[in-house]
Amino acid sequence: QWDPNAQSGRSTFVHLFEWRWEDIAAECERFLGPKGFAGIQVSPPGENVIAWYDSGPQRPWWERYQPVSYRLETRSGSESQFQDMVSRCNAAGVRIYVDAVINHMTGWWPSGTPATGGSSFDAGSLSYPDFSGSDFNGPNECPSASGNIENYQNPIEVRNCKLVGLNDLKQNSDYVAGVLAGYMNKLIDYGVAGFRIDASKHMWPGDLGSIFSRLSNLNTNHGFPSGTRPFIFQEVIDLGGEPITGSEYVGNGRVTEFKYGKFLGEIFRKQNQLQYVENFGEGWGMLAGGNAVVFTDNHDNQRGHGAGGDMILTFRVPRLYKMANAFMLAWPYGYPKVMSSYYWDQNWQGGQDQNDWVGPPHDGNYNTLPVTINGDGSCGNGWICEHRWRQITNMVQFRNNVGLEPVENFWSGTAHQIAFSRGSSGFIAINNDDSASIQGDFMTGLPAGDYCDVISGSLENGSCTGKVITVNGSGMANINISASEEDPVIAIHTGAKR
Ligand code: ARE
Ligand code: CA
Repeated sequence: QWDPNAQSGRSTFVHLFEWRWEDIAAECERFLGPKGFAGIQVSPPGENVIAWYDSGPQRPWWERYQPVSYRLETRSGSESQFQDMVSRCNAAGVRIYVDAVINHMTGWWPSGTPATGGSSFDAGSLSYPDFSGSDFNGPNECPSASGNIENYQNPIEVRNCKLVGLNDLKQNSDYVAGVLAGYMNKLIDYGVAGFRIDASKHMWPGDLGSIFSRLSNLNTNHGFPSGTRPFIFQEVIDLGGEPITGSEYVGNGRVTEFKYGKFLGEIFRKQNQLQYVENFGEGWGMLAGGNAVVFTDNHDNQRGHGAGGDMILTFRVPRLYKMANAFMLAWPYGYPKVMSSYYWDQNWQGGQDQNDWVGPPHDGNYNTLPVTINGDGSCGNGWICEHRWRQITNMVQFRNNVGLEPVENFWSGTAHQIAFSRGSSGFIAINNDDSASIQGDFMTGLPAGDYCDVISGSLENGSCTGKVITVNGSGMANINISASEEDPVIAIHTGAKR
């Protein structure tokens, strides 16, 4: 289904990429709950191959996309730690969405290759704890010569052949569908509120629909109303140019709208113009907002996997990144996801980062390091924690506060300057011009008063730590943003009034 099952008044989720369950539980209680986040996409919790090449990737992040079984044992933690996390996050008002890898099992590995939960498997003979030979697509189903997906223009190949060599499950088998739904139902029983369906393009929409119809309602012991269906968002990369489209999947639930982050990258990198966003959304050829999950970047395209290319904005270009996230969170389209990353050193050769595989921060035994919190609220141990950047956290609260109020008073100055209000609850101005200031009196739509700009600071104990914007009795305010500001954005809302 399309409803994120968020607690009322919460409207944004965060991807805590490769975080440990213990750290996520703590983050729900100390930060995400109190700050108003709606939910979390967690890394795949099921047992995966331990990927290791003596001279090549060692424990890469992508090993978690090669399932061996559905035992809940990974480097993020154990089954009991997973359960504890879900309970504590639900109690803090924050939902858990599981990244469900159900298109495939592992790629080829020599028999005897270990897995994170201690299970044995033999990829070459299609032998896994839950599946064997005929549970997988083979030459009868897959038309390509190699057995791999070679041609994205052929939907049968895309659905029935191996994605980058990964053993491809037969979702139209009653047995396979039963095992997959069983895994998801166990997670629902533990209090999970929804799923990201990995590699959905590589499964038939009808097969997915019948798996989803086998899912239980959410667990009422975790505070969900009876009869609540799990939230579904399907990973389909559709930038146009292929026969398979995102729209084929909207009947099952939401779909990842990859055009969104690519467009934002182009806009803020000035390959397009900010002034044109007045109809950003369906008007730009994207899915209906109610069917879309949107993000500036994800764990793939922030490192050159997946789609979007070099236009994608990430934490490495923080000024543009904060602007793009501010726009995303102020703009009423889709269910937004904030990316939360870890740092790795890039090694560019021939236009490709040779370190695009590097896994999360770890100790000498490849145990993932805990997320530590510094005195200023930022994270240590190599965790970037974009969701804790003041400009981003405060815009999550802006979005919660403005709710469904419409865009009004849309204004554009030069090609790269805009301002708009959200009904009578919020107002934002963004100046991405190289030299021109934004300067003048603007209709904010807000009631008279002094407001804290939530980009340069916050409302704390009744005063503003950053700029103060005064709105007069007719809703006008003087707005001043020079092109050289550290963050050339001003955002005010009725939830942060002095
Ligand atoms: C790894 C190695 C491979 C090796 C394989 C098997 O990198 O060299 O052959 O293992 O041993 C992730 C990584 C992959 C990794 C895989 C398994 O990105 O590199 O392979 O895990 O460990 C397509 C799919 C889309 C997919 C992207 C990455 O359509 O679904 O590729 N995204 C999801 C996840 C990924 C994950 C997987 C799926 C697999 O988000 O993190 O892969 O579970 C065009 C097309 C897109 C296509 C894109 C890239 O844009 O339109 O459909 O995306 O090109 O090919
Ligand atoms: Ca498939």
